[in-house]
Amino acid sequence: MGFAIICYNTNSILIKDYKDRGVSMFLDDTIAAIATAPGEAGIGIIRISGEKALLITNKIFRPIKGDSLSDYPARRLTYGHIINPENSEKIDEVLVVYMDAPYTYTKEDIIEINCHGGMIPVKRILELILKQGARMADAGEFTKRAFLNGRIDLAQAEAVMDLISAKTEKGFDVALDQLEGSLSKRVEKYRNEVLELLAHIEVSIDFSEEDVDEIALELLLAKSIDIEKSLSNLLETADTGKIIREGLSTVIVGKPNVGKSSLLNTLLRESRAIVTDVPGTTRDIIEEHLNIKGIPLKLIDTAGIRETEDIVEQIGVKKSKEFFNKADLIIFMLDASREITVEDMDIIQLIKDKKALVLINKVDLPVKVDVEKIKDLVGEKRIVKVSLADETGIDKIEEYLEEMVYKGEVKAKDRLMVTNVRHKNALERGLKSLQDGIQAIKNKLPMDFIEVDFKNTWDFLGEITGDTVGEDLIDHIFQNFCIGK
Ligand SMILES: Nc1nc2c(ncn2[C@@H]2O[C@H](COP(=O)(O)OP(=O)(O)OP(=O)(O)O)[C@@H](O)[C@H]2O)c(=O)[nH]1
Ligand SMILES: [Mg+2]
Repeated sequence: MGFAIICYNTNSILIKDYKDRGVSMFLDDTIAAIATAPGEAGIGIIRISGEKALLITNKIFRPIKGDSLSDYPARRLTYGHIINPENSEKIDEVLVVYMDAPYTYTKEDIIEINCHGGMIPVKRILELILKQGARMADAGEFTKRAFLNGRIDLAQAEAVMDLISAKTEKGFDVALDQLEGSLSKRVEKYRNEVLELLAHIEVSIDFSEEDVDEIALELLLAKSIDIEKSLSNLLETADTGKIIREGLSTVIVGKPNVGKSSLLNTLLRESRAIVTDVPGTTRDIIEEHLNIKGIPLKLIDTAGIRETEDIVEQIGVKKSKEFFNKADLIIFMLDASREITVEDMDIIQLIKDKKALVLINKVDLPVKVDVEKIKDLVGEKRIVKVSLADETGIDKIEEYLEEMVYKGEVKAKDRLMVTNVRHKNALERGLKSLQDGIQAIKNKLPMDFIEVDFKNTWDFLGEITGDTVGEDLIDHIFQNFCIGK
C-alpha cells in the first residue's frame, strides 16, 4: 500500500498562539536528539521532530519489506535497518515509528528510532540524521515546541522536567498532576475571575464618579477579597511544594565528635561517612539524598565546628559555616556525655534565627550536659534526646521533620501545590497587585487606578501558564531541560 510523503504547503510553520502573544516564531527546521540516557542499556532512542522527519528517515531506513517507511501506516513499529546512504553500509538493526502531526508530543511529525542501547549506535544514527539535514535539538526543544505549538502551557512544560527529575513518589505525583494541567486550570480559573472584575470596572469607568453605585462597589470589594483568599491559599502550598520538588536542604552541625556523621549513617542506613572517636574526623562536606516519610531530604554532614590550627580542618570548618547559611533546616547536635562548651555556645548563637532541631546525642552514656540550660538557651526550638548507639529517638526526628514540612494545613495527600519558585514569584506579585487594588477600592480611588492593579494581577498570573511572558524567559526556562526532551 502506498503512503505518500506528506506534502507540506508551507515552508515554515507560524505559531499562531504565540503570535497572538506578540511574539512571532518560526519553527521551520527539523530537529533530532538522542532521547535516552547515555550509557549501556537495552535500547536507545533517537527522536526527530519537524516537517522533514519522514523525508530524512526514508533516506537512511530500509524496512525489511518494501522500500521505505512511507510504505507503512503511521504509528506502527516497523522493523528494518539503518543504512548509510553514501555506501549502503548497515549501521544498526532498528524498530522505527512514524507519528504524523498534529497528534504528537510536539504537534509536528515525529519519528522515533529504537536501536540497540549503548553509546555507539545512537551516536552513529544521530550523526547520519544530522547529515541528512536535521539540526541537533537544543535542551528541552521538543517540549518547547509542544509549548510554542500550543499543545501544553508553560506550567505543564515545566512539569515535564519535574517528572523526569522527581526524587520521590510524592514529587512525581505532584508533577504528573501539573502536567495534566491541575495548576494551570486553577490559575486560569482565578484569572477569569479577575477578568470578570475588570469587566465590571470597565463598565463603571463609563459612569462619572458620583454615579458609581455603592452596591456595585461593595460587590467588587467582596469578590476581590474572595479571589485574594484563593490566591493566598494557593501560595501557602509553595513552601511545602518547594521542598517536595527540591528536597529539604538539611545541615548537621555541632562541635567535633558529637555524632554528626553517625546520624548521617543512621538515617541513610549505611556506613557512608567515616566515624571514629577522634575529634575532627570529617573534613569535607558529605551530601546525600534520602527520603523520610516521603519528604526528600538533602542531608549534609559537615566538619565539627571549632577553632583549630590544622589547615585542612580550618577549611572544613569554613565550609561548614557556608553550608549552614544556605540550609532550609539545621540539625544541631550536642553530646550528652559532655558539659556544654564554648563551641556549643558559639553554634547556639549562629542558629538563633534559623529553623533548627536540637539533638542531644549519646544519652546511653551518663548524662553530664545541663538539659535545662540548653532549653533556656535555644528557646522555642524543639529538643530531641537520642542515642545513635542504640538507635533511640530516631523516630522522633522523623516525626519532627514531617510535622515541620506539612505544617498541619498542607496534608501529604494534597496534590495541587505550587512547587516551582517561578510560579511562586508570579503568584506573589499577582496577589500583591490584587491587594493594592483592594486597598484602592477601600480608599475610593478612581476606577482607572483600581483597573491598573487588577490588570497587573491578570498579567502576573498569566506568567505561570506562559500567556504573558517574553521570549527571553521562555528560552531561559527551556535551557534547564535535558537534551532529547
Ligand atoms: N556512646 C555513644 N557513642 C556515640 C553515639 N553516637 C556516636 N557515638 C560515637 O561518637 C564518636 C564520634 O562520632 P562521629 O559520628 O564521628 O562524630 P562527628 O560529630 O561526625 O565528629 P567529627 O566528624 O569529628 O566532627 C564515634 O566514636 C561514635 O561511635 C551514641 O549515641 N552513643
Ligand atoms: Mg563526622
